Amino acid sequence: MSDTTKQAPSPADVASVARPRPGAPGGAHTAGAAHTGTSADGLATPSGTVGSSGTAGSSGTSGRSASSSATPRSTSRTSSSHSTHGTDAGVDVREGVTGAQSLVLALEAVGCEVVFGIPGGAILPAYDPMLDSKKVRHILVRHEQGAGHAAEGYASATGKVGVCMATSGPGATNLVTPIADAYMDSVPMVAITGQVASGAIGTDAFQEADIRGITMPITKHNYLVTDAARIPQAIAEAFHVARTGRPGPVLVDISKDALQASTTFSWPPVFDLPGYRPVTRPHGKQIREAARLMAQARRPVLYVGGGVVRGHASEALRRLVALTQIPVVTTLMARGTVPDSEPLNLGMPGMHGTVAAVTGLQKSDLIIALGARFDDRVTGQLSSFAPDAKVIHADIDPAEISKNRTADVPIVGDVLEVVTELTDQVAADMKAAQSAEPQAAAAASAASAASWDFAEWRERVAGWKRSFPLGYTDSADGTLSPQYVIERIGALSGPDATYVAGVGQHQMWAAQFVRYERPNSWINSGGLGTMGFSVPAAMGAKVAEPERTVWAIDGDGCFQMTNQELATCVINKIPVKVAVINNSSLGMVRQWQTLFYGERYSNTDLQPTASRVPDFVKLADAYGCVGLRAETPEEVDDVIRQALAIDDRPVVIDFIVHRDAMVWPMVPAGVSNDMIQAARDEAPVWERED
Ligand SMILES: Cc1ncc(C[n+]2csc(CCOP(=O)(O)OP(=O)(O)O)c2C)c(N)n1
Repeated sequence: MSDTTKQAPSPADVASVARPRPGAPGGAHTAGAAHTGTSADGLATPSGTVGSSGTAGSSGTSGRSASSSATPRSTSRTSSSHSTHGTDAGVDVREGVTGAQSLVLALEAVGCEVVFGIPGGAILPAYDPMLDSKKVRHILVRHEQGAGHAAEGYASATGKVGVCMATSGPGATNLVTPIADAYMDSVPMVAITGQVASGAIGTDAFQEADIRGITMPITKHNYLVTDAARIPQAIAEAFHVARTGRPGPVLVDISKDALQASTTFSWPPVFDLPGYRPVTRPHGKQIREAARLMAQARRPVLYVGGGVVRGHASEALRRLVALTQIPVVTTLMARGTVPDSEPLNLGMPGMHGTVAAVTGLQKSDLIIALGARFDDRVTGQLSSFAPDAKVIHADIDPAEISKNRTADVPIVGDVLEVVTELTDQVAADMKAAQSAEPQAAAAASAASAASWDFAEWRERVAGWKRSFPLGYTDSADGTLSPQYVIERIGALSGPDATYVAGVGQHQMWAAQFVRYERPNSWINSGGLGTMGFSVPAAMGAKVAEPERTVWAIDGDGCFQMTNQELATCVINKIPVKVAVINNSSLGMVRQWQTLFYGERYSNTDLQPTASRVPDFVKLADAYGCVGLRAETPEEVDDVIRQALAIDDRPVVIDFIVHRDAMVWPMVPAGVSNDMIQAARDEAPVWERED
């Protein structure tokens, strides 16, 4: 390949913008908080640092040159080489460090506690100083995909930024799947990759891959750093961007020569994110309009998505539900944000949602969408989705609003602020309606048709909940039902545990049959649907919250994609519990073959039922885990209890379940949600309820 087909980036290319999500650096913004003073990250933002260092103006384009932006304070803090200066102003300057040392210092400074990764040639310089860090723990995984999912699990359990690290070329490309996964599910993550030396970029050098180019469509923002002096800034910005606005993955690719070069570490660095101002404050007029529509509605439904979990708005949402008494559905990503014990919770909408949730949305006259994106798995055929409903749509990402379904009241803002302000507004409106003179109230009420009385609608929805509860039939031959296994895991482990699923039938049953009572207790790959997610993500969740019981509920297909991370768990004393729902097949695909391909099972049998290749109990044993097996309903509680009692190493339970169980209810892909089937050949008879 000729040199002309690939361009080596100039130093000025450093820190430039990839394909930002609206709301991300360089994206379109209409309003929002400017970076002033110290941000919630504890990082000084441009106006703060520029002002204090007296280098005003260096945060703009001139900040792209190393001399002006990366060492803004070194002149006034210069001392002997290799020296450290902690100052009363909180400025930390260290001279004579390598770029790699600067990277580790920056990770420490942003509060990074753990990095999941694997070394290799290009990133090797960074691994040396990592050895000496007292603050950053590195966990050596077995596959970079595991590092990425572990970072996601860590982030999803806590809301903190998860960090993964890999070398150039194949190390970096192995991170592509978790980066895409984090992008789809808005997981705050920073991926750090080594790159070949800057002079070799574009020459097809050994282990060269343009990871920045590859990940452009699947990162919120990304960097190629070829100048050691820019490393702290790139790390600080990456963490800030990953966790603010709509969270997401940020890639920092650092060339080997930048890691090896001598530089000055200076903290806090100057930010250079001129276009990045996520709108967090919702517009008061829109909030008032939303409250007005809610008051006038007769059949409203709160449609709650993963944004509410990521936005730490669960508590606030519970107050809104309590005040308005509006029925609520929580998407796959939002399970737990409203407790399952809440009578108004109708469960999950969508392809495998509950009849009450799917029908509640379908028959509603007002949908209040909070941090949800009208995903095709929720809407089914979009043109026939909730035909009578007006829509209030609140999201931090303006690009989501009216993307799939037109919003009557669009609200851009941080979901916590939106929900809090909406609750206040509704409370004020209710109070005003109550305290008004009876005559005036009657007139006002007649004029606006406001009532806040949804009792009739609640009764109707409750009827669907009663008539079509989630359920399953036991297998005719007495073999184990997967739903029963999952139900028992949830019942015996309780709501304090964290449940992490793979992708497939077991994922849907885990969403349906575990009772979730708290946000972040349910972690899964919703948007991308990534097989192999659960074991490494559970590992990350357990590292984040070592005191919690963490279950990976996995399929036998998914488990075989990433179970090598059990070695990581054993060696690093991360005692996760793995329930393999072993139906000896790629169950979800098989279900579609049963329903839509005339029971022709092309390439979905992972093994003949009795063959046990591999034997998961022996595999667990080989990794140093405890391996258990259950094949009958009578054995289930016993193995779960044994697993719960073991806390010094991972446990793997091989649950041999029957392979013909199917996930119900189901709305077949691409059809109206009116076509929901509660079970095979069993569609609800709507006329009766209507
Ligand atoms: C990486 C990846 N490859 C393929 C798929 C397509 N797919 C979705 S579910 C599924 C079967 C999963 O089988 P298993 O893990 O055994 O779970 P089960 O459905 O049997 O519970 C497949 C192949 C996917 N989602 N991800």
